[in-house]
Amino acid sequence: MKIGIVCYPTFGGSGVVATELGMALADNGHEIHFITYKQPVRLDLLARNIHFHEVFVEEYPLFHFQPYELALSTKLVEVVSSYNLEILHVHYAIPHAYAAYMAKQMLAEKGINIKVVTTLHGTDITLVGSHPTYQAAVEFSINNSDAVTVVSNNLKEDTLRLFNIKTDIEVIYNFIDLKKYPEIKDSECNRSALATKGEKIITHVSNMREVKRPIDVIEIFYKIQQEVPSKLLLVGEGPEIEKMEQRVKDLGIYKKVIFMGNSNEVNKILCYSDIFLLPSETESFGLAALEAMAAKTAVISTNTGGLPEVNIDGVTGYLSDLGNVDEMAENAIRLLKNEELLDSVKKNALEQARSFSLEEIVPQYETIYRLSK
Ligand code: GMT
Repeated sequence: MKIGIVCYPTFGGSGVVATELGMALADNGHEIHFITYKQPVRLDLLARNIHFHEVFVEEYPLFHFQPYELALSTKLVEVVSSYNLEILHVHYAIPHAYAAYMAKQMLAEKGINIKVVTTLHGTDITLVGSHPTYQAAVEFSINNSDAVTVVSNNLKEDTLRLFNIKTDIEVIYNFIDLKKYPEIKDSECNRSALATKGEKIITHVSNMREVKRPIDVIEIFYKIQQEVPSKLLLVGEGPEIEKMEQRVKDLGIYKKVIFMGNSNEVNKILCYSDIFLLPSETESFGLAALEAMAAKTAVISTNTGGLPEVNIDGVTGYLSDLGNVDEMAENAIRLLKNEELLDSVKKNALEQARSFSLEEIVPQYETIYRLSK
């Protein structure tokens, strides 16, 4: 099939899922066209069947806000008609589903029928999409998609609760390419570059926005390092970074915390890790937790949103109420002090990650495309 994929190209779960999906589909022989304002960070442009079309927004002094969705829908019309695309798969409702709907209407006038598949990722529903500023447009674009998918049962419930939905919604979980997580752990994973032999490594990966509660990460680690010699690896950049640095200084743990910035080699960084912290306020799925589990890492997270569908309490890690940093630290310390328990939880985490493998999940999207044609 010839499929257009629209996503955010930056670091962040929805863009990562869209990019990994596109590459997997290209590998399966589909012709994939990414249409977005910048090359997606994890995209391998040299791979077979992959094309990239950049959306330019013309600047004009009258515009206080640049009309990105107008430029995007125009580009969609151009790419769909030039390359005879059959499906447009848009990730993240705002503004992608709306732009795709407009493109569909414009193409219909030219006698071209394009099917629009919308995947909702979380904050496009929970934090942003349901805000009165956007709600009507988001609801309209969901109801007018040819197929709609969400990344967890919890997100489906949220979508049905927050919007008046008149269409079917299918749950297709986030997935992981386990081939990118070989046994780095035991072979080339050079922990000594980051920590001494006796130190444990705690990791957090996110775009350091408030919703991820990155200050809770620091508070949890502060308690952990009082009991267990350890280092904290922070991967990602975002608006909370300065506050985090300040908190780290205030607590006097600057030497134990490594700010690594953005990385598209998260799989390699995770190989160092014993425990992954994800104390998010909400998380439709928690792709970062799944990536950690694929790297055989125990997960300490909140029990919000779709996280309990991924991280199984007492099996692959532990779940706690939002903001309960004491309990999250206690759970981490218990694990870190008991090698046998830590090892079995890490193994369970990897086992759980296998049920979200690319091979398991990608065919579910292919079925959706076939049914919508
Ligand atoms: O969580 C983020 O900061 C990024 C965000 C996005 O849309 O890029 O991630 C959302 O989509 C991911 C992929 O489907 C999910 O795994 C994340 O849980 C979800 N984030 C939230 O719901 C906060």
